[in-house]
Formats: sequence, C-alpha cells, structure tokens
Amino acid sequence: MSTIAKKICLIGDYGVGKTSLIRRFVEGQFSDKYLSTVGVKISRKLIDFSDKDAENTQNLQLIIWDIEGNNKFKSIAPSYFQGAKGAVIVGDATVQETLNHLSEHIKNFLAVNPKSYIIIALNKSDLIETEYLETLRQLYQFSEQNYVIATYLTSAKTGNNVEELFQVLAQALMQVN
Ligand SMILES: Nc1nc2c(ncn2[C@@H]2O[C@H](COP(=O)(O)OP(=O)(O)O)[C@@H](O)[C@H]2O)c(=O)[nH]1
Ligand SMILES: [Mg+2]
Repeated sequence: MSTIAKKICLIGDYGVGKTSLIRRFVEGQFSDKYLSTVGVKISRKLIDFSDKDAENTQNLQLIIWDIEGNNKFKSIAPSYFQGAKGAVIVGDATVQETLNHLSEHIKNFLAVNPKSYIIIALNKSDLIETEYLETLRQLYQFSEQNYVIATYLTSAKTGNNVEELFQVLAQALMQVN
C-alpha cells in the first residue's frame, strides 16, 4: 500500500462555484484540512483505490488548490498552476461570460502544465432547465483539446456529479506520473 500526492487546481471566474465544489467534495469526509496561505486555500482528500487490485494498491492524495477572493482570470499568477497534474476548470452555467472564458483558462493552465489533465465543470446546473442541460454539455466539450477528458454539469448545491467529476480526474491522474 502506498500513497501518492498530486496537486490539482480549481480555475474559473469569480463566483462560478470553485470553493463550493471543493467544500461539497471534501467536507464530511475523513480528511478536510484547510491550510490558508496568501490568497490560496489548500484542501486535501484521500482517494481510495485499494479495492482495484489487492496486490498493488495505491491511494491518491489530492491536494486541491483554490484561489480565494476576487480573482479575475487575467490576474491568476502562473505560480499558482506550477506543479499541478490536473485542473478542474469551472464555469457558471447561468452566466455566459464565464463560459466564454473557459477556453482562455484552459490555454493559461496548459501553458504552464502542457501534459496535465483537465475536467470542465459547468456548475450551478440546478438552476438550468433539464431540457437544456445536454445541449449545454455538448457545446463545451473542447474535444479538440487532448487533455480535456470530460465535461460535467455539476451542482455544488445538490451535489450532482461532484463526486463523479473528482473521481474521473483522480482516475486519470493515476495513469500518469
Ligand atoms: N444554485 C447554486 N449556487 C451555487 C452553486 N455553486 C456555488 N453557488 C453559489 O455561488 C456563489 C459563489 O460560489 P463560490 O463557491 O464562492 O464561487 P468561487 O468564487 O468560484 O469560489 C455562492 O453564493 C454559492 O452559494 C451551485 O451549484 N448552485
Ligand atoms: Mg472561491
């Protein structure tokens, strides 16, 4: 049994729900330490892969970075991205401008970490009519980007797809060093 640690970043415009998604995912679990540094909050969550292969088990400690405060996307320092193996790039499904910025966030992250995996979260899906959800998801696939592995409609409020999103990213991170 061994544990490896990997850093992921939550990226997206102010107010899209980055902090809420982390809280939903991390809180109520066995490890939810928050370490405040200057403008950045770091949470940890252990993902248990031990039932996959009894002979060669490995756990993944996700080190989840969240920028606090009013981060307009242009001012995110590249040092925040440094060393990240993955990112959750978040838009607010109800605010078009934040969705328009997704590709810019992808570009900025990949400029620092060209081989890191990205998952897109179209958050606040609880506020969107069910009939529009799949259309929305199709629109923001970014399938031309090799490192974008999936797009999820999430809700930090109801919890919809939050666990799934982090699990899929964690699975991808286990495949690479
Ligand atoms: N309805 C709804 N509200 C949400 C959701 N996620 C976040 N919010 C609200 O959106 C606001 C901004 O969320 P926050 O997590 O602080 O966004 P951040 O700036 O990206 O970290 C807060 O008032 C949250 O309660 C969601 O999935 N559904
Ligand atoms: Mg926040």
